[in-house]
Amino acid sequence: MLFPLDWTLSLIGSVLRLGAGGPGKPAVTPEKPLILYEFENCPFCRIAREAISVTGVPVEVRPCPKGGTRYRPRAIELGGKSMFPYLIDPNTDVAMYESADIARYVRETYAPDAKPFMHRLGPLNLLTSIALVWPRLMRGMMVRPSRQPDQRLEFQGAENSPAARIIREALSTHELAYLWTSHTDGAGLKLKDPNTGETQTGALSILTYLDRTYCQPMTA
Ligand SMILES: N[C@@H](CCC(=O)N[C@@H](CS)C(=O)NCC(=O)O)C(=O)O
Repeated sequence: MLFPLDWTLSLIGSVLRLGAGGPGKPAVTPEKPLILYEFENCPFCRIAREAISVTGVPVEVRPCPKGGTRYRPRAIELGGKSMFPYLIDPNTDVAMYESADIARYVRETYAPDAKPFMHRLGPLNLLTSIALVWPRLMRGMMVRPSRQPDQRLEFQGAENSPAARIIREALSTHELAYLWTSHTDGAGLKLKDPNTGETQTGALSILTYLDRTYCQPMTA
């Protein structure tokens, strides 16, 4: 899809969510990044990610799209059932399912004042998160082949950024794990790849880099 159209559809999503999931900085910085098993366009995972985004805690995202074989089986083994999102906090030895519990946990543990307005709206919160699956055409939900990097990538960009959403969909569908921080320190979207030493900034450069480095010729 043409990027401007894609971006516009993603922007509609961010508006629908009333901008939930902006960048934040944690009041308490965790020693180790949290670990989140999830996939893009799962409405429950979105709620968990929005909460994480506003707290600003670093999280290692391990994408588990449907049909995925890289992280999904391990998530099911660890938690005991096939349900996403699933959060592990190695700092406190806490592990949990349930998007609402995850949102509450990260807020109470790392940034007590951070709560997106949308998350205060009861059933509307989940309903609009479900509604957003359609303008995004369910992208990020189903696995597509890719080369597996030896080391996880690093990505900076808030949950509510329309362009960051498109990048996360690519990372999710291709099962590319990444250390995610929502705040960009004003530098815009950034992808660092410790495997190649490359840093890419800006949505189109990042998407092109991911495609060329990890997705071709498998998606050709
Ligand atoms: N009550 C849970 C519901 C989570 C849920 O149903 N997630 C779906 C994905 S949107 C799921 O895990 N489906 C099973 C699967 O993908 O294997 C929550 O709020 O986190």
